[in-house]
Amino acid sequence: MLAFIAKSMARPVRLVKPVSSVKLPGRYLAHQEGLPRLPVPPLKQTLDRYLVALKPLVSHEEWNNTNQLVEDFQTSGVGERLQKGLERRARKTENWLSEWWLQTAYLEYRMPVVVHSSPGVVLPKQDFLDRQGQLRFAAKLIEGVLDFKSMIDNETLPVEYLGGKQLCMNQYYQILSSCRIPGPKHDSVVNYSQVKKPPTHITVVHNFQFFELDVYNSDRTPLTSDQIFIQLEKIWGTSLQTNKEPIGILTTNHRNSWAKAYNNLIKDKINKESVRSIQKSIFTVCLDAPMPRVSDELYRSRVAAQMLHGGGSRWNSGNRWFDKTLQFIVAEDGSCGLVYEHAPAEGPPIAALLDHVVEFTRKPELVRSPMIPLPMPKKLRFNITPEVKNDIEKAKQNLNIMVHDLDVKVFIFNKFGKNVPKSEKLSPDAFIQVALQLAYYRMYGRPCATYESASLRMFRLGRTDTIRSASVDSLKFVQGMEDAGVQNQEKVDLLRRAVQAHRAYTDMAIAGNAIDRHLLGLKLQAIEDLVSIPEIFMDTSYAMAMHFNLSTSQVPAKTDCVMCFGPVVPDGYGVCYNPMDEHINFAVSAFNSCAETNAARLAHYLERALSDMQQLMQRTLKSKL
Ligand code: COA
Ligand code: HC5
Repeated sequence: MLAFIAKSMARPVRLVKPVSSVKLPGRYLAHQEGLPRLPVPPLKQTLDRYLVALKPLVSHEEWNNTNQLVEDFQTSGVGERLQKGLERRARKTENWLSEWWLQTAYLEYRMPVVVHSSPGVVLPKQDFLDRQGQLRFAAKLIEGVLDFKSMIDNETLPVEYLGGKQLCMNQYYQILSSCRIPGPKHDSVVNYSQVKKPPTHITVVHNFQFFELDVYNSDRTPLTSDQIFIQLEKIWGTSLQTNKEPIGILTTNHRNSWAKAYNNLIKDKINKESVRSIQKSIFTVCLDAPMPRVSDELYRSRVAAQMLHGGGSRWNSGNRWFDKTLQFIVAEDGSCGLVYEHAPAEGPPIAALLDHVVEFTRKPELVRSPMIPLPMPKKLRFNITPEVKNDIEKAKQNLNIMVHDLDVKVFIFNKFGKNVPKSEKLSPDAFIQVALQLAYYRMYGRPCATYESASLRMFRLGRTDTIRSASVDSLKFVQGMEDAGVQNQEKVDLLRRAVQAHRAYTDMAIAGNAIDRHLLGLKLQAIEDLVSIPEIFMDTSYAMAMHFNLSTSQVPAKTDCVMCFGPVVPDGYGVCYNPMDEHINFAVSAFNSCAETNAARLAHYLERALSDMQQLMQRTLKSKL
């Protein structure tokens, strides 16, 4: 926690302020202080590994050229100077990377947060079919989130582990009572969870209308789900009109356009107060209209898209405030899930919160609460001037283009889960990543730069680094697999070697020794020192290495849910998976505007690759017996 908690407790904490630590009592502070600091890897190690990582991605000629640039970078002293700058930064800050990462990966990124940055989660479909059921479930879910919040506030959340090491818990303090705010050059994030009088309300949206719902009694106890249900009914009853301006659509726009529209919007005092209420609220609950009916086969993919963007301006996209860190979505037909703004936290803390909430919603109601009359939830009013109306119309148009452009395919791989790779003494995550390499190679006849998120939470304020899944070993395997002249036993050996190489890269990454963030740091150090950008960063090899046609991530959860996000390049795929013991939930995304990509096709190749790899191992085992 704690690094972002400012000394003045009266103001919301802006994440854009330089990271500084303050003295706060509690076991988390002791825990956090016990965590190691993110190291700056040795320069030569990163440069050598960079050259190895380029091998499967660029031609011999390009590689030789880059090799020369890397040598110049080292021998000229430029690299050493930047490295010294990074080491100085590492001594002066709690984490040399986290503030830079927050800025460059999120707050300075100008594309809409919708599809391009905010991930979605689909929860198991609930069995209600009407408004009563919807509101009952939403009330229980809210109670569950408040229960989780009390564990954060009381510091009773169990510390998490990865590879036997304790993890940084800071992100749990960033996900509630926080919100992104658009700015003309870069955005910011405000966090109200540590102010003197933290917020006691949530935001509820229904039919594009926003409400402030107080979820605590005057004695600071949270409302029970019975009480919340009654409040939700009141909200429902006062927002039946469907002809309202979808003000929330503004948050779906390109960040520069949204920043301009935002300044317009908050010129009006009432609008400003309403926006402030949303920003301060603990989280948002979106009571959505039912999803359009589709076949069971299509349903899963449609809901995933719905979680990512809301379905367009005619459906539920106006029923959101996409800058809000956490938005739970409960639709009338039983579809539910969440969308979250990525700047403050990674997926795993969100998954932990969801696991808690889903389990909570399954518990039977034990206590009947006394029905003390509660005040009417406050409707948040907006004055729609012609200028604001114009901004909404423009945002609608852009959003609808984005909605049509997103291609999502969700599939459940049912033949096996983590069990099969484990029984072969292989890392399940590495096995899945190697299967992805095989799928892509079969589709395109070449490998591509592939990103997998690796957690850096073993370090204080750690976020992520990149596992580069396209490796020399993965290429040897996929080429061998496609070569009829290669014997099965040799294919199995190549497969095992590729999986082990991936697991070795993972271990290196989570220990802070991967190359991507270090290279980024060297580049940003050059910018900060006002020296010219070194040639290694202007090189085509670098551009190729950073063009991630496959952007992937594993987010494990106990709940049988599907997680998804958009591609990071126009001709790429986003692949998110949740491996369970006996099956794997996948969501593949792509853009329809790109003729070369197709989410369902990659999904199909991925299913085949996973099955083929299993069969190969089984067959070879049998022939050995
Ligand atoms: N033989 C048998 N079992 C093995 C094995 C082997 N060779 N290698 C691993 N396993 C087991 C593990 O012990 C583990 O067991 P569990 O299910 O009982 O926990 C399980 O297989 C999974 O391990 P593995 O598949 O290797 O992956 P991981 O859990 O170590 O995860 C990463 C790998 C990269 C996903 C993880 O290190 C990470 O960084 N996670 C965070 C990613 C993230 O932040 N994503 C979201 C970004 S917003
Ligand atoms: C609920 C699933 C969230 C997964 C989000 C995720 O993996 O984000 C990655 C974060 C990072 O720093 O690697 C980015 N990515 C979506 C582009 C892979």
